[in-house]
Amino acid sequence: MGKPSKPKNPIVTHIFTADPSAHVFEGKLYIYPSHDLDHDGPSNDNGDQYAMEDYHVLSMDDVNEECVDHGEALHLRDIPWASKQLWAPDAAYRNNVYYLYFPARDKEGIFRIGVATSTTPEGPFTPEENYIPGSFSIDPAVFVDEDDKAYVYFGGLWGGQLEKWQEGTFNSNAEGPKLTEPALGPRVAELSDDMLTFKSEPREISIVDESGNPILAGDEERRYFEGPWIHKYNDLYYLSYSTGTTHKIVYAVSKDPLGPFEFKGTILTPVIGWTTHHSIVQFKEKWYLFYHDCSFSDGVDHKRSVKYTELTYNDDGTIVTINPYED
Ligand code: FUB
Repeated sequence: MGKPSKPKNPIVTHIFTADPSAHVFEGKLYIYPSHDLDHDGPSNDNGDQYAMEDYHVLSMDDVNEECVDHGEALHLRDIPWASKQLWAPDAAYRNNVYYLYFPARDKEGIFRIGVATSTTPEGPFTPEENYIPGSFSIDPAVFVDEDDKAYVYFGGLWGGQLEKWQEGTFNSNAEGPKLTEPALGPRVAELSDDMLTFKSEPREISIVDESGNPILAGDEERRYFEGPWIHKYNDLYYLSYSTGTTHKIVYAVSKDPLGPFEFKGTILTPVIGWTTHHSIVQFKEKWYLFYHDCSFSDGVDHKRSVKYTELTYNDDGTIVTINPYED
């Protein structure tokens, strides 16, 4: 297998975009990113600097073609339950409806996951009155399997509040596990047929090493931090995610969408900026990695830009590691 092709420049430069979820709808590439804004307040581990207020949907007829901004698809002011911080979204298509899933803080400052619907992939999207009952934390990623079952994966540490939900209810004082204990995993829930609620309580995904032992909380090169994504390749489920403090996109593989997932390696080495967030999509026989970095804002962490590059597999199904700044 050859090396992946060179990374592209930001797909748009008239706005800052981050957290891209890419999908093929109606034969085109649609990208559902966060819309990064200027921010005067503090930057901290709580993520207060990520104070996004709306979503724009982007599309490309083909790779290397112009990226179209379809304008505002959903605004904070129109979401009855949300108070601030529209973070990383995802989209899905089922029942002839397009669904936009998004995290935001509710009126009590607790991150929840909402859903909005549209008849077209570019929106505008109409939000449900309330967040998805039983939802919490951030970074929803929706996967519709070949048997038509739909799952939402989600969760993020620190500002994403996943540590606060270890007992099943929100505990503002809760901290993460000890470094020698199993790391927290992302959560997964099957979605109801109308895609608007969870069919069952979210469960934790286990990520293990090659011997079947859980990845530990102190193993920051491999442990789950935020930004889950699921794709299927050769009948295996690939769970990829950000390691947060070590700034990598890594992946683990399973025969079952509910896991356990066995850790495999690194997809993307650290980008310019603290956060790293991605999606993986197949388009016209090739696979692509969509991601963001802060090169266009000269390293301002909360002003990110979406890019993409080709992603390739080795014959054994492992993914060729991408260094986005190497030819
Ligand atoms: O964009 C805000 C947050 O930063 C996302 O939800 C995380 O995945 C990280 O990219």
